[in-house]
Amino acid sequence: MGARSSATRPRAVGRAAGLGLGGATLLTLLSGCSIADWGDAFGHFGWPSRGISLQAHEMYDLWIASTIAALVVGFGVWGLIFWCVIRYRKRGDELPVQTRFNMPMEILYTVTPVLIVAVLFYYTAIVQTNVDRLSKNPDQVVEVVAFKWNWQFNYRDGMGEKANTVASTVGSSDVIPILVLPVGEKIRFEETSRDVIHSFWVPEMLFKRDVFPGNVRNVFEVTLDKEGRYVGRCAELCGTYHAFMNFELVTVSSGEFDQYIAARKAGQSTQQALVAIGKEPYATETSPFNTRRQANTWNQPETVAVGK
Ligand SMILES: [Cu+2]
Repeated sequence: MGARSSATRPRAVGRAAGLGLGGATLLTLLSGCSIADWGDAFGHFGWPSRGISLQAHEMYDLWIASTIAALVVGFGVWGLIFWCVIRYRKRGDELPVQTRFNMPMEILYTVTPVLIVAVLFYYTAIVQTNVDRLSKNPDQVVEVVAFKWNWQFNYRDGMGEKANTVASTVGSSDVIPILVLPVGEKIRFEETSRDVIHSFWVPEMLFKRDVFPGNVRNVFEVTLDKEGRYVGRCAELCGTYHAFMNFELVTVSSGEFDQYIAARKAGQSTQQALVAIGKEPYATETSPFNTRRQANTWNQPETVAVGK
C-alpha cells in the first residue's frame, strides 16, 4: 500500500501541474482574441453594453477579462472535484490510503490564489485610477443639479462653484430633461443636490456617482465616443418618486454640440435647439411617468428652486 501511495502522489502532482499549464495556455489563447468579441459572444456577462465612453471601455474590458479568468479557475476546480468524486468513490470496505499532507500541493494552492488576487488587484487599481482621473483643462463642464424628483443640467463656462451657467436644462413632470453632450471631448461633471442624496447614472456609461447636498461636490470626467440617445436614471433611493427620476443623454458630434450651445445662448429652448441641429426634440428612450401628484394630498409637489 505504501508503494502504491508513493507512486500515486507524483502522478497527482503531475496532473495538477498539467491542469495549471492547460489553464495558462487557455488564457494565452484567449488573450489572442479581442476581449470585446468574448463579451459579445456571452451577452457582456451581465453588463448592458460595451459602454459609450473611453472610461467605460476600460471597465468593460476589466469585467470581461476577470469573468473569463474566474470561469477558467472555476472549470479547473469543478473538473478536479468531479475527477476526485469519480476516481476515489467508495469501492469496498477497505480503508483508503490515509495521507496527511503533500507539501508541493499545499504550496501550489496557497501561491496560486495569492497570484490571482494580485493580478486582479493590479488591473483593478489601474482602471480605477484612469476612471477617476481629472484633467486640468476639460473641454466641457456640466453642473448636474439633482432635486426631488428631477434633474437640472447647467452648461458652465469654467470649473467650480464660482463659474457661470451659460445654458440650462431642467426637467419637469411633463418633459424629460435632455442632456446634450459632444463625443470626443473631455467632459467634466460637477454634481450637487438641492435636498437629499441622489445618484447620477447612465447605464450605458457603466458608471454612476452619488449626488450630495451641501458642501460635497462630486466631480468626475468622461470622454464619450458613441453618438446616440441613452436613458439616465437616479440610482439612490431618494423618496416617493425616485423611480420616476429619468433623464436622457443625447451624444452628438462636436460641431452639432457647438451649434446647440450657440442656439441655447441665443435664447432657444432645449427643444428648439435640438430641432435646430436636426434631432428629436423630446426624449425617445424614456417618457414622463404619471406621478398623480395632484390626486394625492398626502404628498404634494415639492417646491423646487430651479436656476441658481
Ligand atoms: Cu433621486
